[in-house]
Amino acid sequence: MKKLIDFDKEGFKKEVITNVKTLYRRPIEEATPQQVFQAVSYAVKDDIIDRWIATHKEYEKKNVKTVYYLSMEFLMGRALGNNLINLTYYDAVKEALDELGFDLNLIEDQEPDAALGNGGLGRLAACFLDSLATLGYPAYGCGIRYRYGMFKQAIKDGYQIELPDDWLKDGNPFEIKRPEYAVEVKFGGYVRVENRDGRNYFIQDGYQTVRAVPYDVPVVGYGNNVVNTLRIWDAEADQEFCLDSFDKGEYEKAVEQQNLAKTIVEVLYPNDNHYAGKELRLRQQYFFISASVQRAILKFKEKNSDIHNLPDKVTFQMNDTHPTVAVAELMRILMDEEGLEWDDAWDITTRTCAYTNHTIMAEALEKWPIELFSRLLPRIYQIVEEINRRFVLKIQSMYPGNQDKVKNMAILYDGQVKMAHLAIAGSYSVNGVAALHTKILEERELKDFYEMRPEQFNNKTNGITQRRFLLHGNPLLASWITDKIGDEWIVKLSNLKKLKVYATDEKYQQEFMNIKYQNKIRLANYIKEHNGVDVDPRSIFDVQVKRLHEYKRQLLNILHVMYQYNELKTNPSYDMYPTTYIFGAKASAGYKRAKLIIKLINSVADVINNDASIKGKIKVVFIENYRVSNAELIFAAADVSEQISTASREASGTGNMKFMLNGAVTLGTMDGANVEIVEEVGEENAVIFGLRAEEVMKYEREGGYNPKDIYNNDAAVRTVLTQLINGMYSSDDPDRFRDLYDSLINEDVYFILKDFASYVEAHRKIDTLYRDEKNWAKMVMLNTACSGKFSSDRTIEEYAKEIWNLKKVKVTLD
Ligand code: 26Q
Repeated sequence: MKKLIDFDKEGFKKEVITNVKTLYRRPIEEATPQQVFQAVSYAVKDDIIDRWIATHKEYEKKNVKTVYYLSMEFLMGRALGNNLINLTYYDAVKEALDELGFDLNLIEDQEPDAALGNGGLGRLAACFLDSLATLGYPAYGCGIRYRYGMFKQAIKDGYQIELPDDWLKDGNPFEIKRPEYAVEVKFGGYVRVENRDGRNYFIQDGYQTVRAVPYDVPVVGYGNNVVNTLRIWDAEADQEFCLDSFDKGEYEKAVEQQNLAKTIVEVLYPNDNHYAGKELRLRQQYFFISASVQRAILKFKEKNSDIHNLPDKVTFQMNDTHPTVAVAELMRILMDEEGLEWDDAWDITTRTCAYTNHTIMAEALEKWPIELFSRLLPRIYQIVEEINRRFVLKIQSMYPGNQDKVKNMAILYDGQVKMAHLAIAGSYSVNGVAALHTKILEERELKDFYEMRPEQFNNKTNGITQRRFLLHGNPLLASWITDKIGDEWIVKLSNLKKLKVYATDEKYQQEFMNIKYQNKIRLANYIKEHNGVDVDPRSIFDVQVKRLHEYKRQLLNILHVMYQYNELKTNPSYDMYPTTYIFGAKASAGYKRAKLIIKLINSVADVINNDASIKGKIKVVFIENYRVSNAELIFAAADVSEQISTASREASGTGNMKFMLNGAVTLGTMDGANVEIVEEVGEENAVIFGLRAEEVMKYEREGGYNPKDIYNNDAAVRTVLTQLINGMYSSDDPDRFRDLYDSLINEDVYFILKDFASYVEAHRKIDTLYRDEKNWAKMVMLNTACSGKFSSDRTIEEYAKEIWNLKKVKVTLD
């Protein structure tokens, strides 16, 4: 790897030794790995700080336009390795630590993942920050500093157990607390109108306040001296108020205030693609949005005198509807604090806010009861009412007498605040996250909005950062690629297409497959260590890792494993290539059926892995506590990437891209970004099965299909389903999996049985393809070679040009 930033190895070693001494009063020889991790991180932070300062000096000097990426989730993973990669001296530090007698890999393992997110949406935000910094775009990520992140998953007797993620217990060496930027956030109370000089002023009274205190985390760009900021907000009790209450002897009131603050940032809601109308969740949303928007306006005003120019200097990009109160909060500030009239404020707001939609799943749509919303945010609610009133008038003037349009598009309806409608009404841009997804939004889910304002809609197909998911996660492949085509791919992933010529060359095929094999050994060791299961690195590694959700159809996958096992046991002529089925998934704590599917996977694993008669042809492994850090190992080692959601349901998927980049073949439905993956790599280099989105949606319009037809006509399906309830995988409780059985037979909302035969066929195809070693090598190499489009650098360039209108900044150190 080219060293873009100078590194003083001896100086660095000295600093690590000094840090261990001053932090822990220990000589380096006696330091624990955790202490070395801290000492190294502080040394790295030292280098980051100068660049961080220089970056912000440059932004201020140029008075640049900035994007504020507002997100309830940032699934950052570990920072140390990534920072070293982007500072371009990972290898040098590895060497330095070697000389001090430490293994960088083991030191990295000391760091807990920053798991401030659930899955795709949160990880996308993290990849976007990496790309923004690498491309030199001025940006802040704004979020919440959850005290507890995504729960840790343990598997006990095959069941998921949730353990608290105490990620801050050893301290976070990279963050910096910025009390000087604290702001107040108000909850509850009532609104009073005051007329001064003929103008009405709205004043919130009787409220509770919480102090929002930001912590800044550096986001290092690759080799360019740019360091952007992830600003995560912590909540503290309002000091003055507390002291006052203590003085007055209102001890309980003061403590209550402390608790109110603490509770807000206590924990990340572990729901993925599922709305739960909890008051605390709305508190979290308003808390970080009010703080972020207030701060952004204050910063804007330091350099700009006319608030009307806000849209030229600021965009608030809303990551799904979770930050949508930003629309009303900005209106509040512009009117109540800046003194603008409605029309003026609305014009500014709707040229500053933009919205990304990540789902069409009905159960994920945020709809807050008006009663709750207005009680918690009285002034914000008033503003939403007025936004709604005017929006409904607009609908009526465009479609006179059409009550359906009002019903479908109003922001307030049926006693609820519909956040998606507020987001669309308040934004200048609405984007989907893959071509198919955007098409479905335009033609179906958001059709009425699209017809009203088609120019507002656009697509931004998701992407991932190759710095983390190839350069850091798969060092062998990364250096092989650099060897062949140079290292520019690190910042320009489309260069990978130069690898195409190697895909048909036997020598290079062998090199590539040998790297895959090494990575499979690395994962096999991890599995041995964590699961106690032996897996054969020569078997096909068939992997499905993602959040557990019915629409993602892990159930289809495990039913197929059960089917294959039956074939092996009963059909003497059944021939299959040895396959290791690898799963990893967290289920939301309250999602019963998802948790039952985890139990099923583990139960099937237990039976099959312990059946010597099948000679290890099938192994099933459930990787505990799937998260960003072990994901990096998993992607690098996969042969087959399972992307099998019911067509039309997965907005994009991003795991699919990480597998492709690392040279795996997609076994998937025509859903989300799979469609574009196939477009890039060619149909012959992926295995596609199942109903198409159009077909699924047609069935749904016509009230579903009848799964009993399949049950009655397909003996193999019948056998597998019967095994769910005959105790084969639950001898201690034969009824354990009856819920899964019933759901499949009676409704099969996700078309699992409908797609089953086609899925079996797809697996047969994988089996055949894998046996043809040369062709398989060619396929996987073409997957890597054609994955250039899926860099988040490409995605961010599109956002920057087509939505944000940002200019790149260069940073030099003096
Ligand atoms: C909402 C209300 C209350 C509590 C939780 C939530 C909530 C939390 C997380 C709702 C949705 C999410 C996460 C959604 C998500 O991850 N969506 C995924 O976004 C990816 C990035 O665009 C896509 O690739 C995936 O297809 C999409 O499922």
